[in-house]
Amino acid sequence: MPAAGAPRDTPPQRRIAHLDMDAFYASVELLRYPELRGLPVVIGGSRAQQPLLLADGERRFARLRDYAGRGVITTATYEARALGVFSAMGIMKAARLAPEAILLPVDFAAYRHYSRLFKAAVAQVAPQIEDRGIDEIYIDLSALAEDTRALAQRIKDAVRAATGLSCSICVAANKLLAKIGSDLDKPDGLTLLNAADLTQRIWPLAARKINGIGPKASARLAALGIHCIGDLAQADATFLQQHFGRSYGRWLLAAAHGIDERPLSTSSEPKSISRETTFERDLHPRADRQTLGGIFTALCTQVAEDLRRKAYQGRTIGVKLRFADFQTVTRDLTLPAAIDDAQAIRRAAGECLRRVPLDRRLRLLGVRVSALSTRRAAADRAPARQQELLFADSVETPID
Ligand code: TTP
Ligand code: MG
Ligand code: MG
Repeated sequence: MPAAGAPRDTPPQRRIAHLDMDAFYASVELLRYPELRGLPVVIGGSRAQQPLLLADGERRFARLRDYAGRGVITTATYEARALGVFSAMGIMKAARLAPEAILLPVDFAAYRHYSRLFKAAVAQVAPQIEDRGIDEIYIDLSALAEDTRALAQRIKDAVRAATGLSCSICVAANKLLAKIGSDLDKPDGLTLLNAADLTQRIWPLAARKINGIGPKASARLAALGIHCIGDLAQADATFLQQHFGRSYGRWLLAAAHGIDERPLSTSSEPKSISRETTFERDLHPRADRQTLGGIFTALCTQVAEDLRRKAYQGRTIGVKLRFADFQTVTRDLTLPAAIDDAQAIRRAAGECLRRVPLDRRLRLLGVRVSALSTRRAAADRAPARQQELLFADSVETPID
């Protein structure tokens, strides 16, 4: 306790930005085909939907109404969204809503190129960046002196100058609020959130707007009469923990109050490599044993592939389980030497799994490899003594 009258040791307010590109894949395509600006355009086709260059120099574009297949939309321009077409919708379904909309094939190489360009442009203005995927980043602006709005505008201008694309940015006290905020004034948004905005702008939003409340959690909240973030903020802590498990319940309440102390993870070196999947329906360890086994093996294989592609090996292998009641449990074990092959990962992860009482339905399963080293460094070390296993149990803290 500080002595009476002594200054309190409160940490300085942080300024965290979240930046997300607007209709990213579609916007990159419009750079190539500017004649499509203002039209409903959907990205999700394959080679068959490649525009044809006609003899007179005009291009002929595929239309949604001509599509047959099982493809899914990656994204759509805001004009197409106005017709009810969204990411993850089947293209055939979209064709019923917007038959005249233009359909273009995906070109990941182009999107990766523009992703690198916009991140490099931001780094010129504000170097403290956490990469969150192809079209979004967090930026820590705390150390910069400039006025917040001016800085955010300068970042947006830098992105546009480097790429010709627009983005939406929000500056708030932490990642959780900045992430919600960057969506509030899309497209081309510049949003500043202060303490007063929590009740004014955040509490009226649906609970699922919080990154970490997925469709199932939000359905479960709704069944309990909790619809918006404000409802969640006013819910009883014990009640939430009863229904969602101790750690997720606690996290839900803190999130609704806009509390999030997570620092940015600015290093490009990964601390761990993991894969997890939420099942279509909750699976029972006995009744669905085979299905679960298949998923488990597939996760291990994917993690092994990720490790190899990135030239990493890891010593600590872990599993994550979330039960139907949202209780989340992790188990891990540390091997004497780093591994990267699917079978060895499967064996170690299976070892972890045996330490969890599997008596209830599961909604999520994950496999994680940490204590990473690069493959060259790992090869220099002594061979493995597989029987030496160090165990560590923990209940996980959600969530990203
Ligand atoms: P988002 O940032 O979610 O969406 P967006 O950039 O297209 O649109 P917004 O203006 O709302 O941010 O996703 C970035 C890209 O990721 C998106 O352009 C395409 C791809 N994507 C998929 O492939 N499938 C999906 O379900 C989603 C949501 C995105
Ligand atoms: Mg986006
Ligand atoms: Mg995004």
